Amino acid sequence: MGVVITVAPTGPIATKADNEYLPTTPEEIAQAVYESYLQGASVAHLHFRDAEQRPTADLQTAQRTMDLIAEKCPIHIQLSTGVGLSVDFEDREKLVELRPRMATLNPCTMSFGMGEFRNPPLGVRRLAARMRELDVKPELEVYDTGHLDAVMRLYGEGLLAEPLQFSIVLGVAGGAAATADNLTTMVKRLPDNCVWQIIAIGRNNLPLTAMGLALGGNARAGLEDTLHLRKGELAPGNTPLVRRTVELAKALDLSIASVDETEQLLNLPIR
Ligand code: KMH
Ligand code: ZN
Repeated sequence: MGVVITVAPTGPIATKADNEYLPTTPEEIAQAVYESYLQGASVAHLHFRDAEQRPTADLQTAQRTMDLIAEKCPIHIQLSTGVGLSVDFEDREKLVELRPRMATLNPCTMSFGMGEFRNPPLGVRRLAARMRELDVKPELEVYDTGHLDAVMRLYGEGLLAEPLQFSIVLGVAGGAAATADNLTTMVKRLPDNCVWQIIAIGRNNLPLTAMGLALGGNARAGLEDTLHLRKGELAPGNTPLVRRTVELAKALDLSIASVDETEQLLNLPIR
């Protein structure tokens, strides 16, 4: 069985002023996802932007982007319910009504740079329950060890089905730093039989992605997590970042999971 490669083409924060290749319109996002699929990505993690490039949970924008992607390729869609710091939790949670294969579930409120990422306990439980009802698989985003404990509480309350699927997010100012030590600590604390990947934000993206692969995790690539291909060199789009991650996995003698294999590996709901 291969490694699942996820592309995260846009994210909630950067704009075209930071990297001119950042896809922000439905058409640009769909094209970036398609090119990443051709490189080997089997999951697309999506954020959306309005006409001013601000993060949005607008359902029409989301549906249009999903439709454009589906016209081009069979990649699995994972909607971000994180959306962006400026969008209310109550609007963010509505995205799961579109019934994507997967959506993120952020278990805790936290500082996020100089902003605040609001994920209130009752809202998180309501969203987790709704995802179970709609058969939308949660990608559990944990930014620190306490978030792992919070997820296991949700699991204990019957709100999550196995296999649990984690993203270990390191490098957000407000969560654990992107260090090798923090990654191994988090990996050791994961429950048995789970699926996981590292999301390393910023300049340690490459070494920690390599470590994650070497430790048996899946991998994510794209401009959401780093705008640079290497120090001082902006990535000219998502494709080079995805291609490099695929090459990294292959260099470690790992095969790349196809869309069908990914469906099995992640135990994705039937659509
Ligand atoms: N960019 C991540 C660090 C989500 O997609 O659910 C935070 C995030 C969460 O965007
Ligand atoms: Zn995201």
